[in-house]
Amino acid sequence: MTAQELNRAPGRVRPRYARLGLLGLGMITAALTIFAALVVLRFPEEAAFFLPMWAAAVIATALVWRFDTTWARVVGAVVSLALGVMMFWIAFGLLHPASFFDFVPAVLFVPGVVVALFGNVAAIVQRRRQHLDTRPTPAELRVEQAAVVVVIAAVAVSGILTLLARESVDAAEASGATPVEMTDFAFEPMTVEVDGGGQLLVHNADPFLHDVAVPAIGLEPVTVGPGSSVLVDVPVTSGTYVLYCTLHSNVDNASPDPDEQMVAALVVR
Ligand SMILES: [Cu+2]
Repeated sequence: MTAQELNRAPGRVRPRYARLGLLGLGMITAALTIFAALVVLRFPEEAAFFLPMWAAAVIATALVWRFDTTWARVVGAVVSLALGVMMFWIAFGLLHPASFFDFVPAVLFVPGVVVALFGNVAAIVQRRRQHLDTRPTPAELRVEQAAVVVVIAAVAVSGILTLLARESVDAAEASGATPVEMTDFAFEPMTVEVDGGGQLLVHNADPFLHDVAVPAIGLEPVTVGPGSSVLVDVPVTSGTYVLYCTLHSNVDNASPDPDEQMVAALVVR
């Protein structure tokens, strides 16, 4: 039997590097499937950006799964690298385990890109050197299984933390506060008017973490988890200021544009 026939033989484990290449692509596809589902359900205006990325991941995974050939692995490696570069920002979700839809794609995507690149490239190199990509040892399979268990545990813990971290404000506390909604990565209204010494009732309607900050008047970022509401005290400093989410804006570098950045005007009376 040739190496290819051996690797394809029914009931056998795929060889080590080919297997890692496929596992990594599967993790990338799982991460992007979460985004694809959110896009379809909540953010259809983002479909033109996300759905082609998701389709590329699905197609590359299917090719590497089906074809035990160098060209399929080249496609797998190139698609992994391209997605890793274009969607590097997903990695920031690792900082927010208490926000399920920020953290879970990241915990799948980041190791997925590393493992997919390594596995596919190593499988190509082995084939070119006429080496046989041998099946993993039982010890390697145990390490792989342990890694999969760690990722599944991280997903479960993130789900629990997200539910526990949900904050709400009861109606009596919120009376008199000015409501501000964070939805579709924007503030609503775009101009928030409040009395100095008053409060903002900030609600995050998105499935992702946001925060709210007005550094000009000493309001440091206040985190607002997915589905959460928080009260923010406004100091007595009348004027008009930029209120923004530090996670989805960079107001220091350019004049803040509400179409590009998650900003609003705060008018303190
Ligand atoms: Cu935000």
